[in-house]
Amino acid sequence: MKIGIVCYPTFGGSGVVATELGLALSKRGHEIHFITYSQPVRLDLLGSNVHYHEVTVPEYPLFLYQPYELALSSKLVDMVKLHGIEILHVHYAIPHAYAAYMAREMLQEEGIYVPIVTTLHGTDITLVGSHPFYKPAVTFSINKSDAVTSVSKSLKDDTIRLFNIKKEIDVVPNFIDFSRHKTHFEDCQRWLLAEESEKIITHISNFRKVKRIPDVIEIFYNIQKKIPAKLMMVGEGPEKADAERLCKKLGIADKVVFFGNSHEIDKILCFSDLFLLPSETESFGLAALEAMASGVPVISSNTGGIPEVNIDGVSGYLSDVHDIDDMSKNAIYMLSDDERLKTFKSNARTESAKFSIDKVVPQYEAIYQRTLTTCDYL
Ligand code: GMT
Repeated sequence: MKIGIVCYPTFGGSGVVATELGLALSKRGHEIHFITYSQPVRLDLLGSNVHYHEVTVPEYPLFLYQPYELALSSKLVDMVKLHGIEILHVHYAIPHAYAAYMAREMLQEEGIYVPIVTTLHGTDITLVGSHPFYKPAVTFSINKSDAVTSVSKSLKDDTIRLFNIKKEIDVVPNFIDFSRHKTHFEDCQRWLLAEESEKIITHISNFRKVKRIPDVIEIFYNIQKKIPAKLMMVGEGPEKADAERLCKKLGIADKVVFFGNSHEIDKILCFSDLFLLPSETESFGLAALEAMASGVPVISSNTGGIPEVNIDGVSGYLSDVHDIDDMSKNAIYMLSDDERLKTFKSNARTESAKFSIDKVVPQYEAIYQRTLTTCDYL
């Protein structure tokens, strides 16, 4: 199949999922066309089956806001016609599902029908999409998609609760491509960051309010009072500066490393002992799954889709959102006994295998096939 993939090309989870999916589909013989405003961060492999088309928005002084959706929908029309793309798979509803709908309408005028598969990722539904500013357009474009998928059962339930949805939603979970996710390094250079006796705790996110960054710092503050440890904070975002200030205030700045965005997530995870994800809400928690795949157990909040990934008492522990004491207690319990920690690490790896990409890609292929054979136009 010739598949057009639209996503946010940045470090966010939805862009990572879209990119890894596109690469896996290309390995299975499909022709993949990424259509985004810059090359996706994990797209390191441009081969004969993988193409990247940049969406540019010409600046015009009359516009206070440059019309990205318009540029994207025109680009989609052009690329579908030029490359014979058969399906558009858009990740994150805003504004991608809306732009794809416009493109499909324009193409239909010319006798071309391209079905749209929309994958809902989380904040496009729970935070941004349900805002009254966007809700009518998001509802409309979800209902007009030929197929809709969500990355967890929890996100499907949220979508049905928050929107008037008339389409069936297929749950297709996020995944790990174990062939690309490195778990073994000859020398992961742990010694550069911590003493042999110190445990390494890691948090990876886009440092937005929803991630509850101050909780990460406070949990670590409690841990290091009992167990020698270092905290690795990976990512960039609006909460980062305050987080650095909080570390100074608590007198732990020398125990916390702020990395910024990194292309070496696998390497950082390879020397981590514990992953913290105390988010307010999380439709899935791809960062937690990536940690588990590297054998890193997870201390997380019990919210959204996280309990579908992190199994309480097995791959880590779940606590109520903002229950810093419970999260700290569980972390200290795991870290204080090496044998126990080893068991949690091994469990985390085993649980992550349930989300192997090999189980997930065929689900998307079946959905593509279904939209091609059942779309209204045929
Ligand atoms: O984590 C973020 O805020 C980024 C966001 C995105 O769309 O890139 O992540 C969402 O999609 C990920 C991939 O499906 C999920 O793993 C994250 O849980 C979800 N984030 C939230 O729901 C807050």
